[in-house]
Amino acid sequence: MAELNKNDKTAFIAIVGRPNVGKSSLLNCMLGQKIAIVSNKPQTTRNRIMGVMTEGDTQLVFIDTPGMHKPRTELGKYMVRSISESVAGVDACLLVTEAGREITQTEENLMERFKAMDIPAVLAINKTDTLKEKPELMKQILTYSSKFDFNAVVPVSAQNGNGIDDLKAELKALAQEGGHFFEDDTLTDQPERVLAAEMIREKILRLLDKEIPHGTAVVVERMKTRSDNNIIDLDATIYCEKESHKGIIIGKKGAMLKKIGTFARQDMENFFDCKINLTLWVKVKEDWRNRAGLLRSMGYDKSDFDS
Ligand SMILES: Nc1nc2c(ncn2[C@@H]2O[C@H](COP(=O)(O)OP(=O)(O)OP(=O)(O)O)[C@@H](O)[C@H]2O)c(=O)[nH]1
Ligand SMILES: [Mg+2]
Repeated sequence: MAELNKNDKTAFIAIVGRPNVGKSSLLNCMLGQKIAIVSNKPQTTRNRIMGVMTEGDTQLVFIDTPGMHKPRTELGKYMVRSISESVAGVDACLLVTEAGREITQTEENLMERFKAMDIPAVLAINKTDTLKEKPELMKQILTYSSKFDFNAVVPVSAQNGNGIDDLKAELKALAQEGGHFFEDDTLTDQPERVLAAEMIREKILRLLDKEIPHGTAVVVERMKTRSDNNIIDLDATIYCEKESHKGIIIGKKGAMLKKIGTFARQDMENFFDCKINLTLWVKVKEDWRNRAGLLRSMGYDKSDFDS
């Protein structure tokens, strides 16, 4: 608990919704820093990710979650379970949806859950930059509002920043007195090793067809700052499910692995503000997404798995 200041308020907010609607993009946009990876493939986020924003008296503690989907593997079950765990115990939920899309059963189920748990919620209709017809947006607002009594409905674009200040203001209104939960300069609970591993996974998501990244996990084996403090040596292993995938990840004469490494290193150097000496390995672990022990050793270990 940070130092107590009598006007300080905090709200814990879970960001939920279907895969690929822009939950992580919105989180990054509100924080003004990229802590959650983003890609155009569904199921990019696998873990709960906490992001903290402190402005003036108010602290917003966001919990970004994996997109709600029908799980087909143990990893998928873990992801969906992490959504339920995130929703329990927060002050409010931020339901994110896409402009110009019909309401889905998944979203209706989430709203049912808000009702059952008596959790206030704000709806963010994201990607408004892609919308041509304004009346369509009005219709969408009415549809969602008829299903759940949202505290606010805010059209936004994580891409161009439209509506973000309004969204922040609505979320700040949900904060409760009783001090800040974290130090005011806290940004995330993600350890540096996890942030680095995620930066590598993001490049795999962006550079390869979806079958491969969905079966890929990244583990940072070593992350050590040299004594002169200007270089971090970082060794990471990319786990995939098949020999053929390993070949694709490495690429012709190592070209793909080099590309993944170069882009990841640039991100890391920006984020950690120093030089990174990155070494990447690729290993096959068949069916790791269904093996509880392996999932745990890869960092997906915050809850129990059905073995
Ligand atoms: N045009 C447009 N694209 C957006 C916007 N916000 C996010 N995107 C894109 O939508 C895709 C999904 O974004 P993410 O932030 O990864 O979505 P997510 O909801 O966190 O996805 P999961 O973690 O897979 O559930 C990416 O390609 C983003 O660049 C937006 O406001 N406008
Ligand atoms: Mg995400």
